[in-house]
Amino acid sequence: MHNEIESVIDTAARIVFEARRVFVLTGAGISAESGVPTFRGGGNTTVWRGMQFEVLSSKQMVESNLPLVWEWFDYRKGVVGECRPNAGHVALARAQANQRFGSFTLVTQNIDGLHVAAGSDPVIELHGNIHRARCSRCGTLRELSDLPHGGRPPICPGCGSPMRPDVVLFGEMLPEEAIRTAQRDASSCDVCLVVGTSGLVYPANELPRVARSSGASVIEVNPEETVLTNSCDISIRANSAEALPRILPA
Ligand code: BV8
Repeated sequence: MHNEIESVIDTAARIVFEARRVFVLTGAGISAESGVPTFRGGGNTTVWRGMQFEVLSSKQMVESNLPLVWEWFDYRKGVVGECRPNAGHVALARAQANQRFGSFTLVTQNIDGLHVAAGSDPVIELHGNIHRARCSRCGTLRELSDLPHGGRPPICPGCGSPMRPDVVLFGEMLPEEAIRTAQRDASSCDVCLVVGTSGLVYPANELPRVARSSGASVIEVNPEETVLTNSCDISIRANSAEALPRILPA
């Protein structure tokens, strides 16, 4: 890592070390080094069977073709299934367990479950989780591993209706509790880390702006510039698996 990035990382580490209330927003980029393809950096999940992922992962598609949505998420689960948390996920889990912080809120846009697998607890999953199914009729949630294998769509053990992936699709509202907690903690943090997100998806992309307008220092970790870069106090051009272990106290 060349000198300029080194010194920016050291500055970021000092800001985090002094912070009492830490807020972290992660996106697909934090899982890139685990082998999970990002959405806008190319990769084999941006188009599938000739359809864009925003079309496949949409409210319209789950209403019109639930079997196809299950095929799409089973495919994605196959890609994610072999992936393990990387050093970036682990650094966040360790920092969250560190008693030095008054509060440490981890919010993710990802549905891959890798933050939980790394030991982070709690994790606010704004867009749901690819390993869970939800009943559209009665709201029952179940881990896919607790449902009869292979049945698609899975049948709700509560009311017998077909279940859908427990994932927030484009055009759907985010879980009320999740977004409200995220907005509350973003508005009261001292430092906001924005890791591995292009900042293109609403309303998650509002959270760094909420933090900044509440006086927090906003630190971005991304090998590329994003639409959020100009509103960050520090933007570190680095991969999260390299930078996060240096920025966060073990
Ligand atoms: C809603 C689950 C309200 C599904 C996802 C027009 C303009 C503005 C907004 C809209 C619009 N039209 C519609 C909207 C709203 C829409 C939206 O924002 N669309 C965007 C695309 C324009 N949002 C919604 O629909 C949301 N709901 O608004 O409800 C409402 C109001 C009334 C009535 C009804 C509803 C719901 C959004 C949730 C969608 N679900 N995921 C699935 O996964 O299939 S979002 C999906 O994108 C993923 O969760 C993903 O995480 C997320 C965001 O993408 P990123 O995480 O940022 O990933 P990306 O690939 O873009 O970027 C990766 C970054 O990592 C890059 O910057 C790269 O440089 C960096 N990187 C790469 N390697 C590394 C790295 N960084 C660090 N280290 C590395 N090694």
